[in-house]
Amino acid sequence: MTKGKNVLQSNLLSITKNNQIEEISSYFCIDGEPETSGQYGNGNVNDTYLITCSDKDDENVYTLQRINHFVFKDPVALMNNFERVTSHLLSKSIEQNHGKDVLTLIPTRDGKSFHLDMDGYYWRMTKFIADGKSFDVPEHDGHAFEAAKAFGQFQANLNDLGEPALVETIPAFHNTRKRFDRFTEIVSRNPKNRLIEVEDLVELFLKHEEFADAIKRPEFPRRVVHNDTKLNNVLLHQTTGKAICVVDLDTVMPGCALHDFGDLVRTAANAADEDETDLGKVQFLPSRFDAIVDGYLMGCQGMLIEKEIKNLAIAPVAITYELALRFLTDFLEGDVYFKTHREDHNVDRAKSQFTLMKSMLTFMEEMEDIIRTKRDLF
Ligand code: ADP
Ligand code: GN1
Ligand code: MG
Repeated sequence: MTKGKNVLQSNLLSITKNNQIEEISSYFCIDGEPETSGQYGNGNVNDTYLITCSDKDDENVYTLQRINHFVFKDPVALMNNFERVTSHLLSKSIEQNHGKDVLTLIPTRDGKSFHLDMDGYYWRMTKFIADGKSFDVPEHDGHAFEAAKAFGQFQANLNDLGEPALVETIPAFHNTRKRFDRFTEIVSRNPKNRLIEVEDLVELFLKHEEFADAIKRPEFPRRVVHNDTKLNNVLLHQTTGKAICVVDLDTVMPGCALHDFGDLVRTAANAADEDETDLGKVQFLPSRFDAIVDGYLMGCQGMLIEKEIKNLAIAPVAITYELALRFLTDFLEGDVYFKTHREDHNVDRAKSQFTLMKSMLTFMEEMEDIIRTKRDLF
């Protein structure tokens, strides 16, 4: 694992040779000759490739993903979670939607859910959902509504997953207090001597420590939740905009419903991209929030308890603060976790998220009002 860890740090993830990707694809049960045109999607963690296989009659398309084992320390446990979650969702979906709203794993030729290559990398393949599109920012309120309904339904469908509990693929993932403590530790160690570039930002973040304790997971029901509900982790139909399928199941594990709600608001009620550098464009949009509340409450089907509903408005603030801390910590550590595409990318993200959090805070009363109005409608 040590070798893989070094390779995976600092954006050195890409395998550029398409023929290696095609060779790895051939370990999976696919029909025809695999071909790829390179990386796909806007994920910040795994490497995703589109694989097209043509045989004489038709064309089949798949996504091949290399699991980032610097981030996910136990890919085998992760894939066990993945199999359990998808088969549980499928058992529900067959009545409702004939399985079209669930990711379909393609097994390897020896019947496993992943392929382990010679260099210690773990790969998995799913059927590519051709009609689906990932949006980083919604084009209209309808997109926000659809995404929220899909994530709410996702939680409701997994509410009876039962024992044993899913493995925590990243322990303490949404423990904002721990994220804050790690941030202060890295600030004081200053391992890459980058602190000088962001001192003012660090000061601002430290002043808002109160949000590190805004959502304390043990005080809320422990549910099976997605934990990474940013808008581009749900595929919407490219023309109708209707939700098709929730993707990125790597962090589905025991957690708190509020983090899912909050992270969707963070990404779908923002007028700008997560890494927008023109901070004037970064704004919380109450009409998107309204649509998310509608969709989420509808999808959850009455599952939430009073305490969860009461904290829906603060959840986006807490998670946006958490992300700002994570991005700045990663910058100070030398950009080892999130993929970065330019110099200071993590600083741009941190500034943008902090701006969004401040914008959200100016709408707290409006958010509370929306929740009060909507809570009994569903
Ligand atoms: P990451 O962990 O890197 O974010 P994801 O699992 O979210 O990886 O995949 C990256 C992107 O690839 C998604 O945002 C989505 O756009 C696309 N994607 C993933 N799986 C599929 C699929 N089965 N069909 C269509 N698109 C997919
Ligand atoms: C990562 O993998 P992706 O891009 O869907 C991250 C999320 C962050 C997000 C920020 C496992 O999500 O927690 O919110 O980047 N996933 C992991 O863009 O850390
Ligand atoms: Mg993703």
